[in-house]
Amino acid sequence: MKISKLIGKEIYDSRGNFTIRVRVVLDSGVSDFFDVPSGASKGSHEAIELRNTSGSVLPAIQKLDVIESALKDIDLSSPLDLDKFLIDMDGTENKSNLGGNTTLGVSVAFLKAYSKNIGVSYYMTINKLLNSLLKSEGIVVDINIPVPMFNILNGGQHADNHLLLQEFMVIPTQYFNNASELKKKPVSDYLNIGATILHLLSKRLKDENFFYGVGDEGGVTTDNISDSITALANISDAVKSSGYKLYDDVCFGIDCASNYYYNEQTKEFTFDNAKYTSESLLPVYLKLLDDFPISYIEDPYPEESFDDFASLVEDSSNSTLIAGDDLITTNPVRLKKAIDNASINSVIIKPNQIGTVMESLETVKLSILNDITYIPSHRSGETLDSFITDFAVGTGAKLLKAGSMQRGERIAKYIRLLEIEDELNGNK
Ligand code: 2PG
Ligand code: MG
Repeated sequence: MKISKLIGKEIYDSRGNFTIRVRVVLDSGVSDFFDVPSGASKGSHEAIELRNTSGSVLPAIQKLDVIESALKDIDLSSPLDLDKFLIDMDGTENKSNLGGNTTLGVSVAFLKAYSKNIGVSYYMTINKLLNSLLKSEGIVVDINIPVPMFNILNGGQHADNHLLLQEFMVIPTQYFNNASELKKKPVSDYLNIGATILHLLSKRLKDENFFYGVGDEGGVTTDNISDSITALANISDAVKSSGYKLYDDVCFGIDCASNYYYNEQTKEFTFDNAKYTSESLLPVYLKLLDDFPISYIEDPYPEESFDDFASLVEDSSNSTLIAGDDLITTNPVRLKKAIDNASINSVIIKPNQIGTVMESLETVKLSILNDITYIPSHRSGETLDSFITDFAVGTGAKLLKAGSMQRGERIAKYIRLLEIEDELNGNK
């Protein structure tokens, strides 16, 4: 299979910022495209996005011509061949030459066109590629419908309010109750949990006459809540009024994105309106985990704090997922370091942090080999593209982080989950 054309287009993401759409045209005439997402709370080890000073992605679009000529006449038997080519051609550790937005656009668009050309769903191609990487280990991963983690209240970089903690999530407890024997539910049951609790929380805030708005990932944002305990208490009340049971049906997740409440100079954290060192913050987190049904905590410490993460893993219950996002940036080298330090038991997978599908799959592979729960994730600046859902299903992920049950670019990911479920059940 050969690529005959790469076409770039500057489009907008869900925040109204520029992003790139890459279309790949194959020599068979089949084509497909990918709209690249973009983060706000980024780790400094993420792949570099090519943009000019006014945010335009024209520099990334220009690189497509260079890649297209370099690829001329090269026969690609698998999407992995293309990704190896892109990695070599870029030649840097952070894709600063070609741009991570450029390489991911080409990588995913080709995987989609390749799948279309041979008549299989995107998630099936992902599954096949992952299993080819795992073959030497004698491991086969099955496709799986993941449990969604619904963002419900936004703070930090995703909302213009005084809540420094970035994300509060509600998660159907299927995964956490019994990880080895998943009690599956139809996707519509999961979505109903997310939508019902979101609506009840919104109503609660409106009834209290709180300022109310919608954050970047579709969660509620309010200026009247500035600490995590009040936030979690309000979410608990919304759950109680829903008829779903805390712990039994629903648990919580938080993404601290603590890079943004840590001061590198003073080495202090400003958390819930008080100042802490990394040592004094640990019991505060442990109490929060004890007082509320929190099963998941992401980036509780900044991106270089491998040892502080390890202390939290050590002191918290085994069933709590301690996840690295900015800490790992979907990079297998950083994941290896975290595994060696016992820093995490869960990792966020964002393909645009590393710049190709193949490297994202390498990080998934390393997670599987070390019993780390991997969670494919959207970005706060999203598009209507739902490839991340196919990626999650194809990698057999147990959880998927794709935002709230409002805002079209978030809902697109969940609708794709319904479509895949139908396809797997043999329904049209
Ligand atoms: C995160 C993400 C997605 P962003 O921190 O996990 O929720 O946000 O895309 O801004 O990095
Ligand atoms: Mg995060």
